[in-house]
Amino acid sequence: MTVSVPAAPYAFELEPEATALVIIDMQRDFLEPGGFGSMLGNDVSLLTRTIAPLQTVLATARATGMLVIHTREGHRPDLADAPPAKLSRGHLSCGIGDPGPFGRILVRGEHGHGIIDELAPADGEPVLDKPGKGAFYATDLELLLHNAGIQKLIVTGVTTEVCVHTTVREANDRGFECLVLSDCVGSYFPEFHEVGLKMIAAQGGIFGWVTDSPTLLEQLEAGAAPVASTTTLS
Ligand code: C5J
Repeated sequence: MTVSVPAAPYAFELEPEATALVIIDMQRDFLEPGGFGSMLGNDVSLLTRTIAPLQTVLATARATGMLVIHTREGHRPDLADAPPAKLSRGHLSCGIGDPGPFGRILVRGEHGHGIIDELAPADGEPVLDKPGKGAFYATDLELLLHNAGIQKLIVTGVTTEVCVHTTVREANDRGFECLVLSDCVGSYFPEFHEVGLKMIAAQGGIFGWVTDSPTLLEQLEAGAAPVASTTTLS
């Protein structure tokens, strides 16, 4: 079954069995009030607005039998996989590895590093721990996708211009085609979110495609390939 999803810059064609839903870094430290993100002065509501639509997409992906992959940004407790340049960046008084509101910040096993309850991974769904911004760097994501026969990715999560963008660029260079869901990705900076999405679909889809979750779900639920159409980014 091929599903044709209206998108910018033009319709995205996907076969559910060759498509994975990738959920980037929906972690407590980034999303929950009082966590690392909000401690830095960010408005986490700009990220939490993604949770409800993403729950619906996740439920549909699971019902469709699509491969679902979760990622978490973070480090080993001894920080051996955290480049000194990353640890010192920003001269933060409380940064990666330090005791934070939800345990040591972005350290594996700590409460804040965990995925929010609303999007908890189901048994058998891969959860990739990544030390960098991109989900391909220093992980086995490419191998998992290759072995599962995946060519297309539906990319969601946070933040739009950082880990989502880096992952889409990495995927694009490796020959994967990415559909980014505008309502299922979020940034602390609305202007970066808007421009980040435009950059993906610009120049004929230089990094990929952009649509929203209702548009994707409508086509997945219809289970057919209607006449291809295009949407514009608002
Ligand atoms: C992510 C970040 N996940 N903004 N991390 O985007 O540092």
